[in-house]
Formats: sequence, structure tokens, C-alpha cells
Amino acid sequence: METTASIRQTVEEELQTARFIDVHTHLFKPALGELGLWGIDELLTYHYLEAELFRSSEITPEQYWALAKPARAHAIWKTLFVENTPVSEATRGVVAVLNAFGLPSQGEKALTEARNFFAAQQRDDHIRRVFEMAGIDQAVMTNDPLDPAEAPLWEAGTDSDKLFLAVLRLDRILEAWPENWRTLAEKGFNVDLHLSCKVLSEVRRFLANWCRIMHPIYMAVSLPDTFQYPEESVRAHLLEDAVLPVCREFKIPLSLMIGVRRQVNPAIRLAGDAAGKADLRSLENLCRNFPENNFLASVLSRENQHELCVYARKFRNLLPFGCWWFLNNPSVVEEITRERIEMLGMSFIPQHSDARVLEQVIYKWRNTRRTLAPILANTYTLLMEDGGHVTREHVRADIERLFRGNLERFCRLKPQ
Ligand code: RAT
Ligand code: ZN
Repeated sequence: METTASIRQTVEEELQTARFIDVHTHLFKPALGELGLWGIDELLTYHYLEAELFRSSEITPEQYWALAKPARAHAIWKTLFVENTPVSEATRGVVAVLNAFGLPSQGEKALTEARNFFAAQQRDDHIRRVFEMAGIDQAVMTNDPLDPAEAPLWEAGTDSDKLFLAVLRLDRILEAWPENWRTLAEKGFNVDLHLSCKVLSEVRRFLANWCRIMHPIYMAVSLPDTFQYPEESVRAHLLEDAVLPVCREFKIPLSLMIGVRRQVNPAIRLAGDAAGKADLRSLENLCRNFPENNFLASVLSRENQHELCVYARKFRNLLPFGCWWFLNNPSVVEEITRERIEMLGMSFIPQHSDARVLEQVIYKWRNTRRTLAPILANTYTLLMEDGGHVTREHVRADIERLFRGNLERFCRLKPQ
């Protein structure tokens, strides 16, 4: 039986040994070739750091983009790690990764040492080692069937990989149908700009086809803060008559990531997106109108977090996950996670890494464990103070549920 004196250590130990499933990343299995990013130059040119570079240096975006990647990485290293103290979440992450590999993280020379180290790694062994260091068993990818670099690799046939799970990403279809329908047409689907019944049935055939190719564990889309459902729009028709029926057919959830304000500063490219408060009644309408569909949801605005918990209390087909992008900072993660536990018990997924570069999972999961330990310990302390009993087995089961069980059940990853 745990006591208020022992619980913190027990929680830390259990968090340390638990193996998580990373429910949303931008990592790729090795069979997808060069799509998977790794190594120091990729870590340094992460768009979270590019945004910080422009705040602390005179370099203009135009000058930066004219550089080759190693020179961009060097500019970021010099600005954010040599000339400034790397205290932001994203910069501290690079320090933590270098430290995890026993590499120095200070001074100009450290960059050369890191480059030499990563150049000497054999990719597949390195992936296994990194997953081990991060304490994750599997990473869920983001796979776009309309990406000209990715689609042909899947079409040619890729071996399944037990470390990586696929996700069918729908942004180009749902958010940019006028620009993308021709790609479906070129692949032999009888579609055009206007969504007739025939076209919607062809989009269903396209999605079902990709479900058979990728075996996605869910479909996903990132949506703007202005997202509305229902509405008279191409997106709403595609959702209702193509995406949701195919999700039901393949018994997979749809993941909605809501609240991006795209390209408020296009000059800084991927770093140029912002966040906005969304109207979550759309989520309410989807959950109520489609009880046979399951919805994973992550919302980008801090102001939407409480509402998301309220809707999750109303709808069992809604599973909140992660503290996404601008929310993935200890102060905000703490607030959101406490709120979720208070309102939902253990029926949510606290975090995903959103890693774009392999080694980021090391620092992102380390941070999650560190932030979560006092929150969970405090949760159990309150329960014990109110007369409840807590054992190590309770703690272990809760952590298992939060970081893999909820996802496994929602996505039917194990035979039911
Ligand atoms: O966090 C990020 O890296 C964002 O740029 C997005 O990729 C976001 O996570 C998404 O999946 O749309
Ligand atoms: Zn993402």
C-alpha cells in the first residue's frame, strides 16, 4: 500500500519503466526511405527552432532559406546555442538529446562533434536505440497518400514494421480538394471538382484502397480554428459522405486536430502557422450525429481545453489526446493534464511527441515523464488524504491505460 510519503517515488519509477505508444509523430518507418529525418542538422532546423532564430538574430527569412541545410543548422547553433542560453523548450530539447548521447552541448566545436557522431550511426540500429532511450515501443506516423514523395513508396509495397504504425492523413483531400482532385483522377478515380454522389463514392473507393495499402490505425486531419460542422462546404460533404463511412467500414477512428491558423507569416514557412480558438460545437455535432464513429481530438488553443473535457464527458466516442505544438510546454501541459484528470479520470491520452526528427522523442518523452510525475503523485495524494487506497499496481495500471491502453482500445489494436 502506498503512503503520501512513498507515492512520488513509486510514480516516478513506474513512469520510468513504462513503455509508451507515441500516438502522433511525423516520423517514418525505414522502408519509406529518406522521408524519415534524423541527426543533428535536422534537429537544429526543426521549425520550432527556426521561429526562435528569427527573434534572436538579424538574419532575414530570405537569407536563411537561401542557405543549404548545414549552413542553416550552423546559423541556428551559433545564434541559439552559442550566443544565447538555450532555455526555451525547443532549444533545451537539443541539449537534452546531445546529453543523452554523452555529447557536449556547448561551444562551436560541439556541433562538429555531434555531426561526426550521427554520421557514424547505422540508421536501423539507431532507431531501435532511440526508441529504447525514449521508452517508446511504437510511433504512429503521419502518412499522406497524396504526397508525391510518399505515395509511390507505399504503392510499390512496403514491409510492415512493428515499431511504426500508419495513419492516413487527409489534409490535402479535405482542406484543398480543388488543388488535389486531379491527382485522384490521374490515379484512375472518376472524380472532379464538384462532389456528385458518384464522385463521393469514388473518394470512398480511394480511401478504402489506401486503408488496404497502409493499414492505418486511424485517419487524421488538421483543421483551422474556423472549422465548422455542419456547414455547406466541400469539406463537410467529404467528411460526412466519404471519410466517416470509410472509417466505419474499417472500424478506425478519425483524428481531428483543430485550431491551426495557417501561414500567418508565410515568410517563415512551416514556422509561420499560429493558433486560434475554435468553436467546439462542431465536435459536439460530429460526436452526436455519428455515434458509430470514434473521434480522437486535440485542440491547439489553450482556451478550448476545458470545453474539450466537457464534450469528452458527454460522448464516449470522443478521446482527447496530447498537448499539441504550442501547448507542449511544461506550464501548459501541467494545467491541461490536471484539468483532464479532474474531469475525465484516466480516460484520455496525455501526450504525443509530434516528433519530426527521430531523436526528438528522447527529450519530448523525458519531459512528459518529468512533468507528469508530480501531477500523478498529487492526484494519488489527494485520493489517499480522502481515505482512498493506492497501490503500485494501481499506478502501473493507470499509466498503462493513459499511454497505451486507451489508444489500443479506441483503435482496436489488439483483438477485442
Ligand atoms: O507540431 C508540428 O510540427 C506542426 O507543424 C504540425 O505538423 C502538426 O503537428 C500537424 O500534425 O499538423
Ligand atoms: Zn503533427
